[in-house]
Amino acid sequence: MKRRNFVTRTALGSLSLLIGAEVVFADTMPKGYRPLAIQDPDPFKMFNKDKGMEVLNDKPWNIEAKAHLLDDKITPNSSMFIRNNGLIPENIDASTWTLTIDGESANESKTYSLAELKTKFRQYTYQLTLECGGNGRSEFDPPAKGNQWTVGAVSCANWTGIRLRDVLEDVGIKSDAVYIGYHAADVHLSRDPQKEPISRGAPMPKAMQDETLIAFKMNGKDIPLAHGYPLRLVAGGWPASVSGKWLTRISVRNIVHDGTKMTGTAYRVPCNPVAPGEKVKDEDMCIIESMPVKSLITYPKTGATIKEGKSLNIRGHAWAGELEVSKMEYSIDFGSTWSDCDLEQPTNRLAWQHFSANVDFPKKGYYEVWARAMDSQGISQPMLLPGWNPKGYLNNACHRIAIKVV
Ligand SMILES: Nc1nc2c(c(=O)[nH]1)N[C@H]1C(S)=C(S)[C@@H](COP(=O)(O)O)O[C@H]1N2
Ligand SMILES: [Mo]
Repeated sequence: MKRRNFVTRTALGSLSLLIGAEVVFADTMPKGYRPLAIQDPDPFKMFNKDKGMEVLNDKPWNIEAKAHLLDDKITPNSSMFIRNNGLIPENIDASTWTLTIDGESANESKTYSLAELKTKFRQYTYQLTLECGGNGRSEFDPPAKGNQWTVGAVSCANWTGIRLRDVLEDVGIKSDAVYIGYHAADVHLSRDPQKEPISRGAPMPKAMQDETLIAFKMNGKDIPLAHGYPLRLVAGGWPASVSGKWLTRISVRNIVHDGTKMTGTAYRVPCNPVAPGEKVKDEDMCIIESMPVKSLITYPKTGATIKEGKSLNIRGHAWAGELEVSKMEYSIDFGSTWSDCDLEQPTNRLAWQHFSANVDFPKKGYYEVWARAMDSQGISQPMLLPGWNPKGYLNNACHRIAIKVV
């Protein structure tokens, strides 16, 4: 918007300055015309996203899905949420891209080309659930600052790459290693090259898991630019902020990684529950690790209408961080009674699980279908809101859809 006003206030002569080249036929350009080169980009075209996605922010780009757009068992790029903390790197050349492993607890600093990573190490494919720690933030009260995600900041695509563990073992890790921290090629909003938009990581046991990948493919193709082309870390089941996009370096640390958004209150919740709105000291905030149990009804779309006497087939996905989902239920009476859904096994650890159920309604009228998952340790989703926290993380309340029987 700002840009548009700026252009109309700009004399034709300085257009070339904005475009970066002389507008040769500037004098024949229709009055008030906005050259294509400086039109606001269409994010749906630019990122190949479904038009039903919601743009929450354009600087940086943050775009979320709607529940019904996540109906596929394997999330396609077209409905995968985008969460950026900075600016997407420009002019990426995969042929010269490298990954460096370094840090106090690495035996040496070693740099690999992309081609080397692909040929030297065995490749694996896993379907992995990536949910933003702030998914569901919009429901908290008092509200938390940040992108107001509703339910659509979650995905479960197939990722192909090499095991982080294999690369770390190739470099050699000292016995005092406690954490890995990633560094990436995206640009801080200030464009200050000294600042990183985000540099998070994970403790060694998570880094060494079979499913923790340095990935170069998503759903069998090059990773889309917005999702980390040409190389990204993927650590399913943990806040997706651990899965660094546009990966250039991994440091093996002898302390808990202290990069941007690892410290202070970022991606942390109170170690002990607090009252809504309560101030929490930094030292009383704990780093989020495995994500809590959660589920999403992806069919039908909320607001659907069905004919009296017909049963409704609902379906969706459920996930539980490092754990499996052991039980899936639905309710049509605001949580008073619950019935079982059919629940499938995950394709692999850390992939979401599909559920379905045939729902019958007693008579005409307005209903809500609520869905509730339970993890393998017997913990269920809260019906409405879980514990309030200052930054609005980990809202794993039951998903609810409205249904009219006519
Ligand atoms: N380099 C880099 N990696 C990043 C981010 C980022 O801004 N820069 N955002 C993180 C956050 S907070 C999330 S939730 C996920 C989102 O992944 P997606 O955009 O591929 O869905 O990427 C993570 N990895
Ligand atoms: Mo995130």
